[in-house]
Amino acid sequence: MKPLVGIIVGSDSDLPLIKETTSILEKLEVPFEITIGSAHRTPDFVAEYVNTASARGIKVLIAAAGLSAHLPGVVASKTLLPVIGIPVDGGPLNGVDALYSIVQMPGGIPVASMAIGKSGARNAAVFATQILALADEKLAEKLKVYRQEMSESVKEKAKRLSEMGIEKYIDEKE
Ligand code: RP5
Repeated sequence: MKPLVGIIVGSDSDLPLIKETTSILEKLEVPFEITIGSAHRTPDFVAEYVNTASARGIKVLIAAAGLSAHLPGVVASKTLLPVIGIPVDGGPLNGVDALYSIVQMPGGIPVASMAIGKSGARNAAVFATQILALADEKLAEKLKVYRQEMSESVKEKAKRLSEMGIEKYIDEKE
C-alpha cells in the first residue's frame, strides 16, 4: 500500500525512540515511509523530501529531532500538510531543548508538538491516525478498538493489583 504518513528523523540515533511510533502505525495498519534527514546537516535533502511528499500521496508528516530541534519547523515551513513534531529525549537537557524548539513556532506555521520522548513518539502515531481517520471510517474503527484495548489492559492491571497487593505486584513487574 502507498504510504500515507511520512516520518523524518534528524539522525539514526533517533530511531530507537521512533520504533515506538512505527510499532503503533503497524498495529493500526497505517502505511508509512521513514527516512533520515537533518535540518542542519542535510537541509537540501529535507527540502526535496518535503517538496515531493504530497505528490507521493503522503497526508501527514511526522518529524522527530533532538537537541536544537529545527527539523519539524523547517518541514512545516515547506508544506501545507499537517506536521507532527516529536521532541527526542537525550542530550544534556533531556529533550527540554528539543521541546522548546518544536513547540515555540512563530504564528502562521504550526507544528503539532507531542510530549518529549516515548509518550510523544507513541502519540504522534495515534494523532496522525486520528487525522487520517477523519476521511477513513475503517481507521476510525481501528482507533476505537485501540482505545478499548488500552482501557481493558488498565482494568486488568487494577484487578491484579487488588488480588496481589502492592508488594507482589511491583515484584512481578520488575
Ligand atoms: C539532532 O541531533 C538529531 O535529531 C538527534 O536527536 C541529535 C543528535 O544527533 P547525532 O549526533 O546522534 O547524529 O539533530
